[in-house]
Amino acid sequence: KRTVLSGIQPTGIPHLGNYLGALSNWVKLQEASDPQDDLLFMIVGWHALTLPQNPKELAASRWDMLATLLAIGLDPKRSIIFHQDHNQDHLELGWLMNCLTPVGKLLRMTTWKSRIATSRNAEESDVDESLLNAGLLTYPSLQAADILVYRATHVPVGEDQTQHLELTRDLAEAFNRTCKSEHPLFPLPTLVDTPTRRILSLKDPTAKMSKSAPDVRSRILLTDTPSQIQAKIRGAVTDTTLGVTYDPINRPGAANLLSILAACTNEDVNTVATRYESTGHKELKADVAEAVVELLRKPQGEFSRIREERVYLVQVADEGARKAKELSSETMRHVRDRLGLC
Ligand code: AQP
Repeated sequence: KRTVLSGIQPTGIPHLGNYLGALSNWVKLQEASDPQDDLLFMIVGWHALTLPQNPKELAASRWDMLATLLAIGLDPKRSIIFHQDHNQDHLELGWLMNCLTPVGKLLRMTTWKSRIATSRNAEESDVDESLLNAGLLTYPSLQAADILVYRATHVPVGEDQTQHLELTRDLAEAFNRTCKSEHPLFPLPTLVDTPTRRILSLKDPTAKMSKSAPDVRSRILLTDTPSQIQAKIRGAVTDTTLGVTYDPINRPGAANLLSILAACTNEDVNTVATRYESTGHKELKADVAEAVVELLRKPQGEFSRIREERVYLVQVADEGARKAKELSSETMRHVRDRLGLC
C-alpha cells in the first residue's frame, strides 16, 4: 500500500510550472493508483504565511486553489483533498519535528539562503538575518510533519524540494532511532520524479517560473486567456543564434520553450527539438502557444464552473479534512505514546 502526499501553497493562481512540474503529475498518479492506496493533496495555508499575505487575497486564493485541484481532474472520491490548516495535527508534529531539527541544517537549506539573497537584492543593502521571521527558517520542519503525519511513502514534488525531502527522511530516521520500538513508526518517504522537472521564467530563463516573481509576463497562469498566453510566449526571452537546438546550459530560453512543448505533447524533448532545427524561434513560439492554449482549455472551463460552486467546495474541504484527520490522529496517538506524552 502506498500513501502519496503532496501540497501547494495558496499564494495565487497556479502557473504552468506548477501545473507541468507538480499538479498534472498528481492527476496521473491518481489515475495509476491502486484502490488501497491513500492519496492526499493539500493546500498549505500555514506555509503561505511565512511571507506577508493580504488576508482577503489569501482567503480567495485558498478557494481558488481548491477549485483548481478539482478542475484539473483530482477526484474527491479517490483522493483526499484538504486544507492543511484544517488539521491541527500538522502543527503538533511540526513542533516535535522542530525539537529534532538541528538549526544548522535549517540554515543550510537553499530555500532559506535564496530568501536572504532575494531580500538583499530587494533592499539593496545588507539584510539582518535575525529580522527574518522564524517561520521562514523552520518551515522545512513543518513540511516534514505534513508528510510524516500521514506516514506518506511517496511524495511527488518538483526538484526544488529535494533538500526538504532529505530533511524529512533524516527526521523520520531520528524519530525512529530515538523512540526505539519493535516497528519503526515512520517509513522513509521517496520523491516521485516528474517528467517535467523545472519550467523556467519566460523573462529570466536562469530562474524558475514563480507565482511571486514581480514580472507577470514571466509566467503563464492557468487562468490566462489564449491571447494573453500568445503574447507572453511571443515575448519570451530566447537568444539571437539562428535555428533552434535543445541546449539548456547555453540556450536556456529556447530549451525552456522546447520543454514546455514536449510536456504538452507528451514527447521526448530531443525529438521535439529536431523538428525545429531548421526553423526559427518565431515558429517554435507559435507552436508552443497553440499547445499551451490547447492544454489549458479543459481545466480552464472546469475552473470557471467549479469556482462558482461554493457549497460544493465547502463540502469537499470538510470531507477532506475529516478523512485527513482520521489518518493523522492514528499517527499522533503512536507519536505521543512513544515520546512519553500520554
Ligand atoms: N517553475 C516550476 N517548474 C516545475 N515545478 C514547479 N513547482 C513550483 N514552481 C515550479 C512545483 O509546484 C509545486 C507547488 O509549489 P508551491 O506552491 O509550494 O510553491 P513554490 O515551490 O514556492 O513555487 P511557486 O509556485 O513559484 O510559488 P511562490 O512564488 O509563492 O514561492 C511544488 O511541487 C513545486 O516543486
